[in-house]
Amino acid sequence: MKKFLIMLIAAAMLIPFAAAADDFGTDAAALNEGYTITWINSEKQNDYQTKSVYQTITQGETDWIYKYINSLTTQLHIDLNWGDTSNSLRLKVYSPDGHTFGYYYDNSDGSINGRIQFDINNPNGIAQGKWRYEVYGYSVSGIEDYYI
Ligand SMILES: [Ca+2]
Ligand SMILES: [Ca+2]
Repeated sequence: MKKFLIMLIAAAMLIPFAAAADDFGTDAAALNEGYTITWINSEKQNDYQTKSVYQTITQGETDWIYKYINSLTTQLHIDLNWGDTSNSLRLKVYSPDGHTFGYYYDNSDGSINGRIQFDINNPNGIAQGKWRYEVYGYSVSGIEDYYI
């Protein structure tokens, strides 16, 4: 009887996972593949879909910024720009489908310029839904303002 109960509990625990896997669909598996990063260390025009968010940060503070992708697109442009090279911010990006990008620092793009700028590309389409940007005050004196 005890063994039966354990099996029942195990079965109950499996059901939500199975349902989630079905909802995800087989085609979605292909969407998880093929992410690449393109670094940008030159000035680039703001002719992207990205709407800039203004924020401030201090030493040790973490800001969460959310970006919603609601249609099929193969590229997400990310531009964390604080400008002051004496302060250092850190960035990590979480995709809605469980991928992470980073940690990235000012010099990750090959240029210490108070800016971390790159594209996340996926020829199959980047994941739609809520993208999360984790901005961290890595080495900040005073209050640093930034756009992302
Ligand atoms: Ca803040
Ligand atoms: Ca940089």
